[in-house]
Amino acid sequence: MNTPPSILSAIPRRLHLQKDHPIAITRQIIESRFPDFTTHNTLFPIVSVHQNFDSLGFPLDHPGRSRTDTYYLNKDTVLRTHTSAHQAETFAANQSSGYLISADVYRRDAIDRSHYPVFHQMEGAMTWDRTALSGYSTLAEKILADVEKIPRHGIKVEDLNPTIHPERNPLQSEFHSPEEVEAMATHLKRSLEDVVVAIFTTAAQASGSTAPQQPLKVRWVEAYFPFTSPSWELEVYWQDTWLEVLGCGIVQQPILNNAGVPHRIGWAFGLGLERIAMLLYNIPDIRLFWSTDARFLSQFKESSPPKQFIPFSKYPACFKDVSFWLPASSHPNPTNASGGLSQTPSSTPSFHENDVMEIAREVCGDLVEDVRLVDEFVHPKTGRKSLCYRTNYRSLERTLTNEETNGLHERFRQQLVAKLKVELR
Ligand code: FA5
Ligand code: MG
Repeated sequence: MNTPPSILSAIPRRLHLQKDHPIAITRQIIESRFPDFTTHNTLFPIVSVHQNFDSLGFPLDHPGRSRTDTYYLNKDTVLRTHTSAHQAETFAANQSSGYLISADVYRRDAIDRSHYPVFHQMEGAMTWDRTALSGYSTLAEKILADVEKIPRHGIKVEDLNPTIHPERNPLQSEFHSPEEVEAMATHLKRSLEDVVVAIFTTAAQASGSTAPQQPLKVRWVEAYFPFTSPSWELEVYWQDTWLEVLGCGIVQQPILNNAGVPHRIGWAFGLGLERIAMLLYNIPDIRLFWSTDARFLSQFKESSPPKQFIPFSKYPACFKDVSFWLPASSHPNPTNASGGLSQTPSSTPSFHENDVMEIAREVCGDLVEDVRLVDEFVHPKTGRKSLCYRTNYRSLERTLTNEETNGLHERFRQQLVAKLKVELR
């Protein structure tokens, strides 16, 4: 068990179901782009290790399984780290050719304005039945006919890599022809581009300005997931950087075979609802979604078209550093391993930055905006390693007093010593 009370207390919140909450409204806008899909929005977040990892073909040494990345309730039970945990059972239920699952997911991860240990994902999948060609001579032809039903958009999308790459993005040649994969990839990409374009069109209307918007920039990049091949991520240019909004790919056929639907082939995606909502409303900090402040919540209404979020005044930042020596025995790996679930396997170090992040969250709750490594140093004689983390204390709702930030920082320092056995400098 490595799940702290603050995380457990988020379970009943279910922001994706809360009326007039921006996460719920974002979900509804995306759902409206997939009118024929079955939706599942109340699946329980406590799942087995089998559901979250084994059923999806995660290797045993995948870093996503480690206690530094995942909240365990006991050795066989976790808080789901992604909505893909429900893929196998949803394919097995075989209710329709397409489904959407929206849910809260939980991860030990970095602290900054676009990462939070509890967030919301939407999973989507679509499959085609090989035994029902409905008049087409091949399945690839039928899929391409379905592509024509997706609304067209005029956005230029960067997509430089070939669909199939022998090492990085292999075809599942035992199960799929290259034509089928090309057709499914086109259908998948066009469907998701349609979502992003719909969100941005709504966002442009929401801003209400007649000045020309910054043109939408979107690109596809190659990715790796144990449960899809080929795989991609979609990135959107936002606030001067590329923001990853979703991962997707062609479903590993053994997942469908094991689910009792070997005659079906298809695609799946998983997107971050907070990331999309931040684009839609121009919300600057992911912590805001958890706010119960009326100045936040009253700005969103299901029944009227979205309006841009108007920040209530920005309260001052307060930066404080903590420097410490790692225990002599530990093998540090201070770089955050959170590449999400697309990581390739590596060994688990005994010191992990996510532990620092979690202590900051436990002590400060949402009063911490950002924690980052600013210095590291190895003592030339003793070989001991020292790290320095800079914490930005800032409330989204009020100005913090000096006593308050000093008190938070002191408790953060003490907990680092108590929990990680580090020596403060
Ligand atoms: C996944 O979770 C895969 N299950 C997605 C997938 C589904 C791939 C089906 C293929 C088929 P990833 O770890 O990259 O992948 O997370 C997906 C999205 O969740 C990211 O693109 C991002 O938008 C969002 N996300 C990830 N971590 C966080 C976080 N800490 N806070 C907020 N959003 C996050
Ligand atoms: Mg990712």
